Amino acid sequence: MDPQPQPAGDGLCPEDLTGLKLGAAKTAAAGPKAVAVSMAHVIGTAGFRRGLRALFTLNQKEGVDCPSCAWPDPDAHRATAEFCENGAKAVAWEADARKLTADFFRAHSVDDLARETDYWHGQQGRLTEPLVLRPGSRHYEPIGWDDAIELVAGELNALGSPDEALFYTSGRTSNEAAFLYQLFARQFGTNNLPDCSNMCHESSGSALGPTVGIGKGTVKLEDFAKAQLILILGQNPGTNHPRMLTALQAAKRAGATIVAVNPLKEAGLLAFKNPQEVRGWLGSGTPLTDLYLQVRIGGDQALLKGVMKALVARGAVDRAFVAEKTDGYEALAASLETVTSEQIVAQSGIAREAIEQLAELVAKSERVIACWAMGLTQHKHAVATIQEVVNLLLMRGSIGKPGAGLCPVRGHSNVQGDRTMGIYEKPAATFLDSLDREFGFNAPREHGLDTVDAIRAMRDGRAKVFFALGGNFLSATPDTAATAAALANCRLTAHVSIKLNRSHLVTGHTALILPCLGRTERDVQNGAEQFVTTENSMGVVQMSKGSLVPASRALLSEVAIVCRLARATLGTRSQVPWIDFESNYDLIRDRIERVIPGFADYNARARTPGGFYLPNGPREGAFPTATGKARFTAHPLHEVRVEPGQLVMMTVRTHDQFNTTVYGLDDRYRGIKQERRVVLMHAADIAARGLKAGDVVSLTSHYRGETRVARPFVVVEYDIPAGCCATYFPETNVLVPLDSTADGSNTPTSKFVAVTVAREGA
Ligand SMILES: Nc1nc2c(c(=O)[nH]1)N[C@H]1C(S)=C(S)[C@@H](COP(=O)(O)OP(=O)(O)OC[C@H]3O[C@@H](n4cnc5c(=O)[nH]c(N)nc54)[C@H](O)[C@@H]3O)O[C@H]1N2
Ligand SMILES: Nc1nc2c(c(=O)[nH]1)N[C@H]1C(S)=C(S)[C@@H](COP(=O)(O)OP(=O)(O)OC[C@H]3O[C@@H](n4cnc5c(=O)[nH]c(N)nc54)[C@H](O)[C@@H]3O)O[C@H]1N2
Ligand SMILES: [Mo]
Repeated sequence: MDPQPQPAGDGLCPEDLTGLKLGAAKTAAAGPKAVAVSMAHVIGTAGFRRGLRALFTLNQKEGVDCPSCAWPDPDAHRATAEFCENGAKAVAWEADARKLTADFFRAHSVDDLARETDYWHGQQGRLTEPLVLRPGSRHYEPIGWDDAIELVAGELNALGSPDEALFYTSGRTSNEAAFLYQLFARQFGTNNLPDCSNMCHESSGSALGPTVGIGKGTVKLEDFAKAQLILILGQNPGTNHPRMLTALQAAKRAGATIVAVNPLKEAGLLAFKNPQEVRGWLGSGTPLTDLYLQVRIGGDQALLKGVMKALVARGAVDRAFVAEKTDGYEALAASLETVTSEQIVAQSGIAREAIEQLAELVAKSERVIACWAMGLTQHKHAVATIQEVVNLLLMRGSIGKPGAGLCPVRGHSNVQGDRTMGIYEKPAATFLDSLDREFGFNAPREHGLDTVDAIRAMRDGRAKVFFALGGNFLSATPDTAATAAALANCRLTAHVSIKLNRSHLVTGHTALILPCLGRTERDVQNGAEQFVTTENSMGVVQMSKGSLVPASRALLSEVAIVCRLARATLGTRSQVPWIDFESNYDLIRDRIERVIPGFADYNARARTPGGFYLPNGPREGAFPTATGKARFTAHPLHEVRVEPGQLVMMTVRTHDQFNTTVYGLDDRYRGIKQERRVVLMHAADIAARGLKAGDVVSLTSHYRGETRVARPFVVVEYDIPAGCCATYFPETNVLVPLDSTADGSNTPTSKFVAVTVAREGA
């Protein structure tokens, strides 16, 4: 029987306003308030003992790798409290003492649940047993593990082709689970391994691979204290990587200059009150940024070109480095000549003097670090813009020596490790050859589908089974209505999760929720305690070992779920010892070591406190590109503009969320409380539309003649460049067009959406 499409629109975010309270935007991050908020979350949700136990093993050697962001831990000394406010929220959310039982799902239909907010979903507690939503039913009901696994295996084996299956991964998955998951997908016969990275730092990987030879950053944490200049572009570390502020503080004290490039004056970039220090509890904190450039959204490429032109004009190019280590400089220099300063100022929104000031700082620094995150990656011209960052650093010889280099600041705690393990729809032939040799099969060579293409495939009926190892696909992806319709078109949607989320509520013909252990929980297999490993943003692989009693006896580890699914699906088609892998994770690591370079002596080195660094050529000044040299790239200045009357909208995170997980309704540093449905606008743009702050408006996005509408939103007057506005993710994902993606990486342009704003009812 063919799937009956579910009513798609029903699963979208509720559209109720919750009562905005406005305060002043903060001018410093952390301090005592951050500590108080951490404790309130931990004790309130997880309970006193469970909460504190989880918290104090965070990021300790032999403890739990924090499930929040991918910022690294210090190699040497670690503070007793090596965590931040938002790490504490992540742990409290996971260590939640409340539980979801079969009664809960008997009482609430999926339609009832879809009417609740993401915040409410997260407050209902941990999933405790596998659940199934059978065709025609609107209530999830319990199902045994064996039956659940058989159900997925049966649907997979009934497909006309392995390429009709999609295996999604979110970046919290451990190295061990990720390695087995991609092995399973490839033995099953597909490279359809879309992941959250496709929506995140894909543009960084696409930009760095061809230019420096590795799709990762080139700095270590210790480089921060050695840098003379640190550029932070399109990143809000005070909220999303709070422990980075400690590194910035150390850099500052060692004499570094910090430059922020961001349309918003983010508190965490202005000053830091270190809660680990007595002086952090008093006074106004350590000022961080010396030069703050409030660039227009999408104006970074122009700004970077402006700085490079000024460097050339000053003769500040490191000629010796360029000659010895790079190629392509002449083409870049020629391309810079085609751009005028008028274009640069108009497009970046930054005055000429400020660009000169930045160029002056770059010219006098020999050791420059450039950090960036979603403000650069989620744009149509993201890959080109990131390659301009590479150009700038290469001009100054600032890659491959201490205190200098590229620092794409990764998001999810193991998103980088998952990619290292082979979670990639476009795997390298060398990786597949190695996998084939080790496991005696022929992995498919044809590239698979990334996240955006996976949505298209489900929409068009080319993919029929959607399996997710973590994440919240419906809410995280662009074009929510299109994604909802796509998921509803599937025969089966199955999610390995720890809590209820919206992706469980807009489903295929049949749906499964497979509850797994969280990272903070003890993982015992065959009577022996196991640990997993993760790789942070700077290429350090380390162990993570939970110590809490699991939320339910029925939870399986992600590794166990993958092993059982592989056995049930592949049967005698697979010679892989899945049973052994499930019972002893050391055996998985032995195989990873044989397949992936850099993991020699994996089991021993994973057990050394602090873990080990993966090899990184560019960090040592060796560039493993086609020519063996780092490569300059020459891009035209891409025009970024919208039609008259439209604003450029970026979708950002509040201080109270982890992606689609909403911990609370406040965005404390920006002074916005109790309301997520806001649109931050410049005073002139508010006035030009005959609006005033507090008005309730609808937002319409415009893309190639298509429109998408979201409502209601409250207008907030904010310090943001004219012509730009900001809203929160995921409420406005419904406005991001599926087809609007970055050239070269296919990442949705979540930071560049053309919108019009109109008073509700007008
Ligand atoms: N607490 C917490 N931690 C997290 C996350 C979370 O949601 N909560 N998410 C994790 C994940 S997966 C990721 S990827 C990271 C995300 O970390 P960030 O990238 O810091 O997150 P965003 O909120 O998307 O913020 C992007 C920043 O870019 C700026 N920006 C937007 N457009 C532009 C532009 O065109 N140019 C410039 N120069 N700046 C721009 C915005 O003003 C904002 O300050 O954080 C990770 N850590
Ligand atoms: N408009 C807009 N859209 C965006 C972005 C944006 O800036 N703007 N950012 C994009 C980015 S950078 C990213 S990374 C993606 C994120 O996309 P995803 O990674 O898909 O989304 P998350 O919200 O991080 O996933 C949260 C879910 O993961 C599950 N989970 C938590 N811990 C575990 C665990 O240990 N194991 C398992 N199996 N599940 C667990 C929980 O059930 C939770 O509901 O969103 C992207 N979408
Ligand atoms: Mo991300």
